[in-house]
Amino acid sequence: MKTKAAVAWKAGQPLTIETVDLEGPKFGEVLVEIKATGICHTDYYTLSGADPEGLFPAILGHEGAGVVVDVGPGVTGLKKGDHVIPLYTAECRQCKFCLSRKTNLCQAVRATQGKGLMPDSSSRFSIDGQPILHYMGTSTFSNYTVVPEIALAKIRSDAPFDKVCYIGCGVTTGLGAVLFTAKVEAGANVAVFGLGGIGLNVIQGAKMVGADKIIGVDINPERQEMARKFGMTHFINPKEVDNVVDAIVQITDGGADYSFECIGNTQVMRQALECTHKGWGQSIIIGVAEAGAEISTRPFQLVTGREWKGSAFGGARGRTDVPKIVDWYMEGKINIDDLITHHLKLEDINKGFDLMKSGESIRSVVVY
Ligand code: NAD
Ligand code: DAO
Ligand code: ZN
Repeated sequence: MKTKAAVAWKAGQPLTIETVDLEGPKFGEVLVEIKATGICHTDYYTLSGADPEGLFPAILGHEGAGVVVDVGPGVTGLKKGDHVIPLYTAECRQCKFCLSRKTNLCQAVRATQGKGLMPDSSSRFSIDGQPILHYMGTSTFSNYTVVPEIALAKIRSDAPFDKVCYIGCGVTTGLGAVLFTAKVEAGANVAVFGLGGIGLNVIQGAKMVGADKIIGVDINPERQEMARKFGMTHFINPKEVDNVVDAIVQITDGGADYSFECIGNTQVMRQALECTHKGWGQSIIIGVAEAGAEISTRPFQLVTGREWKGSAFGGARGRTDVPKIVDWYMEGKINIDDLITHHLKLEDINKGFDLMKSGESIRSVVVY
């Protein structure tokens, strides 16, 4: 079949809208009509050329929601008409990683996904016979895409696509880092560095579990109003204080119980660790730093009880946890609507990257 898609031909170049050939689903795969997709910082990171694993030409996009149109042989858990969210972190429930119960980093399709291919090592997308690569196993910047069954969360059919697509990355990454990775408890003091599409969801998660002080740190003062709406109790603009770490230690009487780095800046990662409480502070790295970057601190920070952790997709097991998060949204337990600041047509997708870079948008969503 043919599908309309935004194609990334080369790093650093705008996406172009193309009519792409799409092969039907093979064994264990599902054809999905994408109804809406968010534009995440990570799509920009890959498009910019900063991602060493970025491959071209490719169809980017990993924050979508849509409807099953067809299933390949061997698919047993999904059928035509089911509503789904594609998962860049699959959940096979059979690999060593899934069975460990210690991580959400399922490895079942990791090797081929990292090469921009489906599990049989080929691409379903092409233009005039030239293969176009998949991206993160999802390629939601295409109106139709093929995804392995184990990388699709089945969701309720009354959830609006243009809102719940954000659960495919940003919402789950932020909420999950609080709930699944850090397991923040009621009454804890939390510091959140970076109040963008991820950090605001960390704030919403911290409020949800009953955190006491929720301190937001951002160089963009315009993020303050939205962050307060989501539960932030204190705001620090690093440009307005002598020392961010000292400021947080003062507000929290010794340091935050948990901190979250939601920027991808290694200097800030150090601050995020060092502002946590001696003896038990945990700092969770969510931001993706530039290729080759390294983090550092004095080892005594760890000797004296602070812990550094990372979180991918919020530690969520996609097929299990994503449908629950959709329910939370539908039950009014979490706010997604206010974070979606712009709706765009696929033809205007490059504007979504501009809005992100200028700091004007929290999330732009493309509606097909
Ligand atoms: P964003 O651009 O929407 O937000 C980043 C925020 O950080 C902005 O508000 C910006 O003003 C602020 N900021 C920038 N430099 C700062 C500094 N030095 N001090 C304080 N604030 C600063 O980005 P986002 O979509 O929220 O993504 C954040 C990071 O998370 C990115 O690196 C992204 O690639 C990563 N990410 C990680 C995962 C994961 O699973 N670990 C998932 C999605 C995104
Ligand atoms: O299993 O080796 C692996 C990698 C899994 C991918 C996790 C990606 C998390 C961070 C990237 C941001 C995604 C939007
Ligand atoms: Zn697995």
